[in-house]
Amino acid sequence: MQNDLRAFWMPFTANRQFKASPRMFVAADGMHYTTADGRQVLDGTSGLWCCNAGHNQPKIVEAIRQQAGELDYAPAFQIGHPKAFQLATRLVDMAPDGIEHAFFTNSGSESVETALKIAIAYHRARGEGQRTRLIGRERGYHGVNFGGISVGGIVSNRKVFGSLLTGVDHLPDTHLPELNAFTKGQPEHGAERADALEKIIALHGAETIAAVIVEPMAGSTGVLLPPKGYLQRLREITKKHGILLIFDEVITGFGRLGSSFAAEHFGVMPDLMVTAKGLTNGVIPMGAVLTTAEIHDAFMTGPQNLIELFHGYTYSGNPIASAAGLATLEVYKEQGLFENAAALESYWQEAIHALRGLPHVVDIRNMGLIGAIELEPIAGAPTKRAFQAFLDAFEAGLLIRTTGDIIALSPPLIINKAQIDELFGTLSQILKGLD
Ligand code: PXG
Ligand code: PLP
Repeated sequence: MQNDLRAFWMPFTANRQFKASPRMFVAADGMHYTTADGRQVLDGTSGLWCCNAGHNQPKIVEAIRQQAGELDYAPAFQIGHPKAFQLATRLVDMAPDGIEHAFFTNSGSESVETALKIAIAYHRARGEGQRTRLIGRERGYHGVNFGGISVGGIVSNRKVFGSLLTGVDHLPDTHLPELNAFTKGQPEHGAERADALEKIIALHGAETIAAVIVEPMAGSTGVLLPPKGYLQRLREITKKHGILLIFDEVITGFGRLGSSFAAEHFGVMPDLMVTAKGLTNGVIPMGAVLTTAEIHDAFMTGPQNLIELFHGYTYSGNPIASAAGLATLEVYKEQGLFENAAALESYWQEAIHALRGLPHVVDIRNMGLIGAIELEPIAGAPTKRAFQAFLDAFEAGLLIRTTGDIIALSPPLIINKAQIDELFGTLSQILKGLD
């Protein structure tokens, strides 16, 4: 039967271009996808930054199979099942000291909404109900729901969607290519960009601000690394003014930087952490918001029979997602995948920076097993050059991701040196052939 492509309105996709020349995956295993025409494609992006343990991981597949046959679904409100509790405990154990509770969601976007709501409600529970403002950052990505796009700073994700949340302000981004281009690892310049927070606080009054939300490393807008000292400064300023600090670790969590979480990697402890993606290896939708005891306990007052937080999803802590999450965390540990990412960091770094000097390359950035190659846009046709690189790579058997004119790379943490060589070998051929 001819596959009819009309009905499916695809997310974040050039629908007409796609449907004129579709790209379909029909299978996956380990580091590779298989296309509908039978070609192998090396996964340079862990799907969408989520399949950190590689594809069709046998232990995860088996855990899902078993759980589906044992307990398919249990009501999420006022009823429990053991695996959600086990997973919450495992998450809290692997998170930095001080994180003691997990609230389950089904995506990064839902985790963001949950964290923002908890932040506002927390202040109210403590008698500071006037703290409702939220501060995000330019070029930040916090998913696509209304709270997330309000604090987010990607113009095209915001501008056609009306007035958004009120009471939101934005820090400047930390991308300073004129000072930091081609830096290996964390850039030297830009920590002072955190001082803009003091100005925002002076403008609105600290007593009106609930939380600051940032990605410790901004992934979606093209791998923007935090300058040395920047996150520390944000932490000092927020603490001084009684403002919560939320790290959106949807991409940086679960090994991407060679450690469990960016909070641990950078030695900066937020009040809330937003996670998703790698939590279940991307196999079953799931997210989690991780919090301190101080935040959780502020809600645990009043009569015992009353609901403390009026928030949650039909699928919060879904049994099959919980089973997938437990198996995923076991695989990360058994296979030492975070350690593998850390061990490969310098090899990865040298391999990506070897592309310096190729046509149109204006910056290269890296950390852990993540990297970006920024291209000079074609005059009058921004994004066209990078999108062409994406199409050429797909044809050449390599999956990359592009945002604007930036190529972003984030392979599964099971990658080896030969596959890193293959990835950058293919990519350098493609860059040489671009208009
Ligand atoms: N926060 C951050 C930091 C993210 O990176 C989300 C929230 C939203 O998660 P969900 O699960 O609702 O998509 C994300 C997601 C890309 C790309 O290639 C990035 C994301 C999703 C899809 C594509 O830039 N990040
Ligand atoms: N819309 C309607 C009509 C519902 O009944 C529900 C949940 O019961 C929702 C939306 C929310 O769905 P979810 O809990 O999956 O986010």
